[in-house]
Amino acid sequence: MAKKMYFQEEIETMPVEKIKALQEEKFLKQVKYVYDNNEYYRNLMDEKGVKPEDIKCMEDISKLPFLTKNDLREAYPYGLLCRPVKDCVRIHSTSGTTGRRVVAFYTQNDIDLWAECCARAIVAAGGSEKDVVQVAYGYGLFTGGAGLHDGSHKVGSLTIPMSSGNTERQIQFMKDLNATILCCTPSYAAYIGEKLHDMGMTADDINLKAGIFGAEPWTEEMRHSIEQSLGIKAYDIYGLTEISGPGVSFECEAQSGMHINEDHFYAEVIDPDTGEVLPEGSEGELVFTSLDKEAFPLLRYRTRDLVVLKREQCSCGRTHIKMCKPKGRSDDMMIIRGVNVFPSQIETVLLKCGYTPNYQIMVDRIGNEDTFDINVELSEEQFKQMKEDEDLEKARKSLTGAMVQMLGIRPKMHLLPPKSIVRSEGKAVRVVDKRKLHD
Ligand code: DLL
Repeated sequence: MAKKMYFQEEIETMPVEKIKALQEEKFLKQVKYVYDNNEYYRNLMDEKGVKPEDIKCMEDISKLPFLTKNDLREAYPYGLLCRPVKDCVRIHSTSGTTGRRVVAFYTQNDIDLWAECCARAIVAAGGSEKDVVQVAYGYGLFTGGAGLHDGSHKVGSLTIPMSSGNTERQIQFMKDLNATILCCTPSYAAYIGEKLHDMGMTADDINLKAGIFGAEPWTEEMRHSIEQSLGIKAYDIYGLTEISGPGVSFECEAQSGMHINEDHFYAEVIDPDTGEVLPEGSEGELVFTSLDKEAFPLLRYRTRDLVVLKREQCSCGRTHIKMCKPKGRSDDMMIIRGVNVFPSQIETVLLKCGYTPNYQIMVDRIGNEDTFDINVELSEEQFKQMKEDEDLEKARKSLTGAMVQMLGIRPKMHLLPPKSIVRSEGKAVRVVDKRKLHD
């Protein structure tokens, strides 16, 4: 059997008891550090009547208040900073479509640890200094580009800092420079695969072996579709700006959940309605506590991502706990005609039924009733095959039936000609919920 590869073997394969002890030691220090260095936290903890001295072990974490995105917005821009600005070397920011942006600050040490997390992900996807890593996540305020870029440097791979967009040039570089690992959002990877075929090439014309895809929810069906079109193994990577960026957790060869970098982040799953901590194996909202951040440490930050945590012996030899693919944010969940609907359920049905991953969900309210429409693009072949109106109608009916089975409610399906839905170069916009505009 080939030797297993890790970026930091000792940490990544550390016995669980040792990881837990390490987490506890760092946690106690981090609590005292934020209390001593940040007024906003001090007030929050004082309001709850907890002092750092009350926190004596990891279990005492339940005494601490939760932190939400609202706290981050309220404290914008410097309110949660635990170091003077002069000690910080960079910021990143969330896209902030609603309300104020969230700005996260980093010291050089924070950047180094974050880069190590991304390096672990690249090595877990089979990367080494012999690889050529094409980073097609956006560069700039978004953490995707910078995170994987720094991680690739740490590994010593040749890094192509493409950023997102200009897809033909993307493919040209990939081919000419023999890129072996592609990093971008899964929706952009799907588009690159489509464009490759449009340019008259197949996976055999490029040298990619792996992809590291994240920043948005994607289904197993989407994974298979990308793996086929690009001829690669596709690995998931998760993270969020508030906690650092990509690399909070990452997938290994087992491709069955993402190992959380437990030496830096402590994960809990809570009931999103009551805040009660749930036992391992239950689905709930993921909550993170950073264990060794300097500039922008967060204690018990509610991510709004719905996941299940499981600690199991993994074939890769890593011991860190795994999280399943997030089902989506709790606020991505739509309630349509009283039924909970996740975009990922719709994606699963579409790909299972042989449709493209190019779709858009539109919800509106007319009078008191929710309207629910799904636009799906046909592939060139499907479009050619379904020339007759009758064929189209038959396909539409059968797809509607499959949706009803999955969702429990009936959407109005629209099958559109190829290339009629705008492609995404970053995070795909899958849902247009006009009800929010009327509220
Ligand atoms: O998306 C960081 C990132 C960049 C992760 C590149 C992976 C790769 P934000 O823009 O702050 O940061 O968005 C964070 O995106 O709370 C999840 O809801 C979602 N998300 C991130 N990764 C995944 C994933 C980056 N692998 C928010 N699967 C998170 C599902 C994901 N959702």
